[in-house]
Amino acid sequence: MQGVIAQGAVAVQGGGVVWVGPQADLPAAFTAWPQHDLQGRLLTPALIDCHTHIIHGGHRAREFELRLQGASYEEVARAGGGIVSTVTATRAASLGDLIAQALPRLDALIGEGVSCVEIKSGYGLDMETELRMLRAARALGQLRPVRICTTFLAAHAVPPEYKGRADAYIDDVCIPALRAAHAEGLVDAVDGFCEGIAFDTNQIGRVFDVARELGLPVKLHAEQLSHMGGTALAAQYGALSVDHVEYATDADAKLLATSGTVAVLLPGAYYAIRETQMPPVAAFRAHGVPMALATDCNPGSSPLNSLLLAMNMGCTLFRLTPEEALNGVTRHAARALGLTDTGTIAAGMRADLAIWNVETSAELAYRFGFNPLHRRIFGGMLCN
Ligand code: DI6
Ligand code: FE
Repeated sequence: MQGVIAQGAVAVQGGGVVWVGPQADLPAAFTAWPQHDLQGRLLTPALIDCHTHIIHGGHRAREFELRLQGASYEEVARAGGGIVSTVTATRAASLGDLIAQALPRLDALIGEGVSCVEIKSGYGLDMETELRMLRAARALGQLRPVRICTTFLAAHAVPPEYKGRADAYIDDVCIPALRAAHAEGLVDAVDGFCEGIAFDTNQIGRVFDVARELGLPVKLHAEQLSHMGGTALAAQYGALSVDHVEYATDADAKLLATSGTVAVLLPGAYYAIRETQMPPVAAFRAHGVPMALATDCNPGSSPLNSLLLAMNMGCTLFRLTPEEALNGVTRHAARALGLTDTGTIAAGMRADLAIWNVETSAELAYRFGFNPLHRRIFGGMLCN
């Protein structure tokens, strides 16, 4: 946060911010413009959820019950549940089904002042369904006043038909699907899951090489359940972000600082799978690694549909300050998506803003289970 302006004013024109500062300093040129009095409410950049899997078929309440009985997230995955069970449900869903099932999730985020949502593929794991997920993501951006960033995540899990043949899956499905999705304009970034239950650094590196060839930025689910070296690999490719990073080290933090990569913290997953290893927040701070926060909204490890709750969890579970939490869902979240025109309130930026019924910005992270949004402004338009 660059700071709070008491009695501030923002001038908006053509969907963008043209001036911001103390109302007393408002240039004469703007004083005759129509004015909207916020009556002392807090105005922030609209929020950005930079890591979600909101497009998927079905749910995993049964897996939740199994984990309550003592099964671990990895055990469920290895027994054929986990991501693969959502793949079955997603393959069975039509484009219309995927859109219809995702809309309430998207609306819940928008209702909390979110203007931009990243959506990953990764529950298709075949050419057709990966493309269908990404088409559904693009369609959502036409159906609601919100910006959607799409991320190709076919390197998410090995599908049952390739069990034990992860390399063949990367070559036969993942890379051809990436090329096809890119040719259709469906890919804003490329992601992978670097983990013992998913792919190793060599396999992810092969996908990243194709991303680089296509001119696409990369990001990575790294060091979520163990230390696999994904963070160092991602840094080597100049990744936009590494996500989860509970098991990242001080040396990893140094690499991220050098590569300018954002660490995306996902406290919903940490909470839901009852992880006990905290991400190295102190090392990220010490080395100046920007930290973002996101919901990771997905049917398995993080059925969390509230970015405000993710902010509270970031503070309560990871000891972020409320200011870091707000930066984590605005400016650093924008950076994790490679966006330079949103996430802060400044002349030249898009007018994506949120108006809150609170007195201080710390209140946004402090309460949980309560939504203090007053109104949202998307591209200069006053909406919900
Ligand atoms: N890590 C996650 O948190 C999601 N994907 C991933 O690689 C979880 C996916 C799931 O459990 O369905
Ligand atoms: Fe995820």
